Amino acid sequence: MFSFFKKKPAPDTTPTPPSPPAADTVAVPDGNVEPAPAAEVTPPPAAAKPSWTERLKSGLAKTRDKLGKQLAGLFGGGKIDDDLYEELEAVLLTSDMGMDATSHLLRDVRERVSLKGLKDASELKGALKDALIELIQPLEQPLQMHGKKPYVIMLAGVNGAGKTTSIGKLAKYFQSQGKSVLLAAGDTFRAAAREQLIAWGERNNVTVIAQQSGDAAAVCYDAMQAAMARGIDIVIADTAGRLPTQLHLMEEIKKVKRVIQKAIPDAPHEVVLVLDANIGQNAINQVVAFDQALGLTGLILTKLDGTAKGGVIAGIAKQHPVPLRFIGVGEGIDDLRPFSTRDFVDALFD
Ligand SMILES: Nc1nc2c(ncn2[C@@H]2O[C@H](COP(=O)(O)OP(=O)(O)OP(=O)(O)O)[C@@H](O)[C@H]2O)c(=O)[nH]1
Ligand SMILES: [Mg+2]
Repeated sequence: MFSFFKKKPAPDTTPTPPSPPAADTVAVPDGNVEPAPAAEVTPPPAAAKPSWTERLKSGLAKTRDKLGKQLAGLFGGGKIDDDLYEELEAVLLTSDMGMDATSHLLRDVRERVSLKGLKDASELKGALKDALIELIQPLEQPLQMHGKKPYVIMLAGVNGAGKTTSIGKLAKYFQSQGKSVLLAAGDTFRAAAREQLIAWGERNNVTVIAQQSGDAAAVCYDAMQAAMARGIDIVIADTAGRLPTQLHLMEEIKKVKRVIQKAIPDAPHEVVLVLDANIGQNAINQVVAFDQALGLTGLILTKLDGTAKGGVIAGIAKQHPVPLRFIGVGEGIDDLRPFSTRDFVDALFD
């Protein structure tokens, strides 16, 4: 179900009874008027099998196969010596951790080895696991809404990173926590992008605020107004894909942020960069550039299932840490979850 402000308002067919509207109508800046029944939703049925832990593990299979197999060779036995450290360095570099994180981890592992008086290569696995956990733990900071209503999440990222798909998954995730969700179709560059978000909205029984024409900032402004009128818990704003080098497009997304702020002064509460794990070390450059332009508060790392470059999380933690809110390990609606260091490292090593 969705609404086009430029068209006549769509009837609300949400399955639960509407709560009393905060206002009967919502005036939008261009003079259009949207009736504002509440978009309360029924929580979806319980998550499908297999479990998240199993999906995470199978999603990380490529990274684990590459990293794990090589490490298994190293940890097989024998003495801990300089040759072994050199081999370990090469293995870590091939999993896209990058030079900084690799050097950091090696130093940390050496310290742990000498502190504990470890001698045998088979004991190195535990030391590496502990060092990795300590490095990436600071990225594990689940979203906190702090009672904000609506809590506004704005997504940014390059083309095809997985923004729109992640919004669909997030809508389902938040609904399963009993929250009401509204989506803003802020990718006004492609008609197909709007249709894609509307399809996600229909699948999740969530209202999508869209316009057939108009700019992204106007759509997001409308969405903020609608969310406030309807007493929605969470608004998620989609945006068009862009490269940080496309300066006019970076100006456009800064404007989207400013206009959201105009509607709700402390919003957006969360500015998320969506990253495709396949790009490996390039992810760090994107984090730096988008952070500079927008002031990122969080990251979503998608497509970990399609790549052996999962080590990039260590690179981000070392070079430009921004909280990793969610990771995606597949195209299914349940394939996105909050990032857990322990689960991630366990899935990588075990
Ligand atoms: N395997 C896998 N595919 C994913 C994941 N997340 C997204 N995808 C796929 O990636 C493709 C692009 O996803 P979109 O959500 O359209 O990406 P986007 O960032 O919105 O793209 P633009 O709107 O063009 O900028 C789709 O085919 C998704 O199904 C994931 O975690 N794993
Ligand atoms: Mg998109």
